[in-house]
Amino acid sequence: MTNHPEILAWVEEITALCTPDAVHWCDGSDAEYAALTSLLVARGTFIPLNPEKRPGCFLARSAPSDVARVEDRTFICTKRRNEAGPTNNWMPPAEMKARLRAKFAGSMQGRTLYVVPFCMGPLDSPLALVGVEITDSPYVVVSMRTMAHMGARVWNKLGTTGRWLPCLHSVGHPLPPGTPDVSWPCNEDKYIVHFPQDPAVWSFGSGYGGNALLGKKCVALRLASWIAREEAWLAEHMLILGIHDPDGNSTYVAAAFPSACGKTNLAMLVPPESYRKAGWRTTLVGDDIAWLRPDSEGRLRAINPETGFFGVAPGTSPSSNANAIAAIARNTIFTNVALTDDGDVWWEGLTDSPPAHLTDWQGKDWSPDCGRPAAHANSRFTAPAEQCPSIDPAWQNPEGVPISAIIFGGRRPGTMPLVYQSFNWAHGVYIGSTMGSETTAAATGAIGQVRRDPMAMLPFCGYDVGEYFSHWLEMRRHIRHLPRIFHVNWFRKGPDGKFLWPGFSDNMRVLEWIIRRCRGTVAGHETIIGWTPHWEDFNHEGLEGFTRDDFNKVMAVIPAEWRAEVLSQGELFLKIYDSLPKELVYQRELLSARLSLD
Ligand code: OXD
Ligand code: MN
Repeated sequence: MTNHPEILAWVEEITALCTPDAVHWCDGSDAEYAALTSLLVARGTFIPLNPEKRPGCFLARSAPSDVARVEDRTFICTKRRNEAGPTNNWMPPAEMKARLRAKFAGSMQGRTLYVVPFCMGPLDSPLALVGVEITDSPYVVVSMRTMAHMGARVWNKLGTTGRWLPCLHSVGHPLPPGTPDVSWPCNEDKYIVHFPQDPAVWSFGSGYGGNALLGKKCVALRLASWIAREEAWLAEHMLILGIHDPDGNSTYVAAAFPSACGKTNLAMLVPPESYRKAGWRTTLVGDDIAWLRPDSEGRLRAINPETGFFGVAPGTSPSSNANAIAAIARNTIFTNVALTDDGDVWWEGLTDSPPAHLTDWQGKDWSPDCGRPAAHANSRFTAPAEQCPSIDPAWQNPEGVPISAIIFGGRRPGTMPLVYQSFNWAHGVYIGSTMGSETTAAATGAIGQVRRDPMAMLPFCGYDVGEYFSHWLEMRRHIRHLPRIFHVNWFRKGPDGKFLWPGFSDNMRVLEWIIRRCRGTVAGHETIIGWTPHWEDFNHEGLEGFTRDDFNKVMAVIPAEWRAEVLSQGELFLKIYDSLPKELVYQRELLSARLSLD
């Protein structure tokens, strides 16, 4: 419990509004976790998994209508519409609060209100931010304990005057007397609302992931990006990876990718055998979010504000991500995956061939020929980061780790070479601002359409995206040792539709070139789009059958493709024109000029 007067007053106010049956102040203890998981089992929300196969693990099945983040129900409520910008949903704060107060009124009837103190970032870090989440979902409480520092230690850190962010959450499913509960309560009407000028989060109607675990996307990205602009740092949708060479040099990189581009796999990369034999290692600091701040010497340092993974299960396997498989062996909450007959979990891609019988994510009988996926495509594991075998010993360092390179990437079947380096910081910001992933014919019916996702922050930027680009450009003045900026693309395809690059472990080869560029130990080849590697400098030892010709194909810069690329970027720039920094317009002009001379 706390003596912080503002928090006591807020909990009293919300209790009066939401009318729960009881209030529970969370202490984050093992006993509390055990009691809440037992309660979730008793209610049918959790199925305990076989303790011999998955000790300390549970399976939850959500309502079919509550399976993912709801971007169309996510709002940034600033005083003026232009502060939220053209890429965010907006409503005036007073109007939204009035609407939500009516929703929250009585919403916790028949339930317990949990007060969850959490700290994003190491408890003793100057970069850490404290929040207090009020929720009526015990599933959220136990998940928050994995995803953030949670409990009594956070009250101690706050004292009676510390800064904190109020985060209000209800599944929006009150239980009038005599009403039976359901195993996954939620409400059809969902609101994920941010008031960055308070700052506060109000989330109603969903119990799933980023909608409900408010420390993650809501605080650590949307509110934090607003705070970061005011305080001259960056809150980014980036993994943080350490690369350690055989000579004992350690280099850290931060990398932003839109969803479904293998971010968790890269964060947990296992180097190819030839590298491991030579003494190379990689370590993980974070798999989803990075807070980057210049230190007193002007070096950019990064912390991972989270303490757990909320990773997508399908596609995760011993060959695609052995470290993730080890991390989820115990103490993990699985949501919407399939259940095996012997009490273990399964999802598409976990094994080469599926088991003969499963219970699918909705609790129905499943067999390989039934025509339905067994696990939901967005099914997840929630696991403690410290269980990952490649966790970096410095991952909880309060000062963070020094960042030498920033990497942007997307899923681009064409145009984008395997890797290129920007000419300078402003050019790198332009590359990040225009990044995107190409849609597939299956999803949209249109091949080759690029969905722009600037810095992978489109759904997560808590203010006007043009102002966000200006902030990135201005950060150059605060950083003396500027990280080098790169763009990578693991997904380029040849005319036969086959990938030109093997990806996964072999991405280490690209990372080696990147860190050697940062150290100034390798030359680059100047092209119209930036610096690219020479074949002679690209480590292809042990990469059977990958020839110089293959390298040229995956690295090719094809002017006709780039002309189409520059034209297609115009659509994004037009949409955000009002606040688009002129430097980015000029960068696009410069690229056009280089293209016309080619
Ligand atoms: C995401 C996630 O949606 O990390 O980006 O869950
Ligand atoms: Mn993410």
